[in-house]
Amino acid sequence: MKIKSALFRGSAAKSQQFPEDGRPEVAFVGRSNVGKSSLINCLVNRKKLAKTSRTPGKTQLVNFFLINDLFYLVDLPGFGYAKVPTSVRQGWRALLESYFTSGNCLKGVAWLFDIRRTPTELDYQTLEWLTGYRIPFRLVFTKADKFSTSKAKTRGKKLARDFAVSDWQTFSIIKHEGKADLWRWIAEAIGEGSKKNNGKHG
Ligand SMILES: Nc1nc2c(ncn2[C@@H]2O[C@H](COP(=O)(O)OP(=O)(O)OP(=O)(O)O)[C@@H](O)[C@H]2O)c(=O)[nH]1
Ligand SMILES: [Mg+2]
Repeated sequence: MKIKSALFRGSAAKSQQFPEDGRPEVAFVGRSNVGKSSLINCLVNRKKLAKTSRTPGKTQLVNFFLINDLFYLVDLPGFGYAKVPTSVRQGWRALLESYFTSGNCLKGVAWLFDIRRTPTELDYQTLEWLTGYRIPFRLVFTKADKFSTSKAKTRGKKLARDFAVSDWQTFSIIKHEGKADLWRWIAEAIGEGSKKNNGKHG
């Protein structure tokens, strides 16, 4: 996908603040610190469009980025960070749920999972949740650069098998690995997949 423009279009703390212009949306979900904001920046070739941090819990609102005036990439707040107070955690969950049920133009979800981690109960809940909403999703194993390319593929394959998910890929913001693949999937999800792609990827 050739990026002509990538604009921050606002943060939402409640469903009334979600965009209502009918443009398709692709959202990024996953645990805190998994690399959602970094991945969005990598996809659009911008270092600081989405705010990133070494400290989990950086993204606490639903952030909308308008790409090519055509569709939104949506940075969702991370979950599963033990150190946040229960009330805040419940607030995040409620916000995520309102996003998934708001009847917006959500066309696909990239579910990010840190390739170094072992799945926990919370991750299986996420899977159930995604399946329950019946939104097309792709499992993306982030931080693939932490392993050799072949080790990352083997780990990805095993984790995908554990989750019983067939649509998956690896990604690394350091190696820019997985970008073309993910863009293809996004283009397909928003209905731009069949158009001729004559721009360079990313
Ligand atoms: N080595 C490596 N580090 C990464 C990669 N992607 C993200 N990181 C690092 O992981 C940390 C967290 O990244 P973020 O993009 O802020 O994570 P997030 O999922 O948006 O986190 P929250 O907003 O807290 O939910 C940062 O220090 C990033 O530099 C990757 O592909 N490889
Ligand atoms: Mg973030």
